[in-house]
Amino acid sequence: MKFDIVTIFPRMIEAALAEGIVSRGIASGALDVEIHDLRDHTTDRHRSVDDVPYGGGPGMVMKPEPLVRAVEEIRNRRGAPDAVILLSPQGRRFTQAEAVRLSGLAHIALLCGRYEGMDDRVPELVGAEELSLGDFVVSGGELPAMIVVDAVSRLVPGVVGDEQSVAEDSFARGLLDYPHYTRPAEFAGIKVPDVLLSGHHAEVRRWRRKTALARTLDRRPELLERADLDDEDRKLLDEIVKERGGP
Ligand code: 9WO
Repeated sequence: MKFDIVTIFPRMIEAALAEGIVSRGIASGALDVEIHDLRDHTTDRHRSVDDVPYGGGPGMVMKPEPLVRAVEEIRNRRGAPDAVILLSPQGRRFTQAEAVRLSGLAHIALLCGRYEGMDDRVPELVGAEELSLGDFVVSGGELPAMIVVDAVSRLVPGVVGDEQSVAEDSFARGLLDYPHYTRPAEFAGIKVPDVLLSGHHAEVRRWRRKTALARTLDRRPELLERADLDDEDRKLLDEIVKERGGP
């Protein structure tokens, strides 16, 4: 998987890529990530990437020319990306299903906005799709871009050592995760659930599946409508409801 990331803060992205699974994916060759400093695509002496907004108002707007030139250079030198993604609060919501879709592509370019945003002609000119990580506004698109890179990279074969754990990841099935514990077996008067110490692997699997369903029911019930539940899941959900005195 090839990523190209366009930003005015390349060192911020470098730092985020220097640790963790993405850096290991780069080292193993499973990932090929190139960071592009937007200022390298300017033509004026001051390497300007922003300008005052037409119509007045606060702040500055990112100029269209450097962004369009940056994507053109990526196309010419690294090939046409399968997706050009602009991170913004007005984009389509980024979900695990989106991460799965993107992980099936070979080449993704991400454009990180700053200031008040980009000139509105850019998304159309570069064929960008807009992705949002949530209904909030941060100071730039870099951190959202790194979340997308991490979530997608985890799904690329060869990046995460234990591919099974990724596939079994509760969220991969549309559910919240089950509780995790490690030593000591009792801490601050709180004991680890006995089933996890029992050595009965089938019982442990069942307990994890049931607690993931119970947590999802309690905290994000709307996820249950979209989750790919099987008969075992439905049986466990019935059990949970009955145990709670439901119908
Ligand atoms: C901000 C914005 C707010 C309301 C409607 C549209 C918007 N677009 C942008 C935008 O692109 N902002 C740029 C990137 C510049 C300012 C900081 N940026 C940003 C991206 N803040 N928050 C995000 C973001 C990206 C993805 N998911 C959530 C927030």
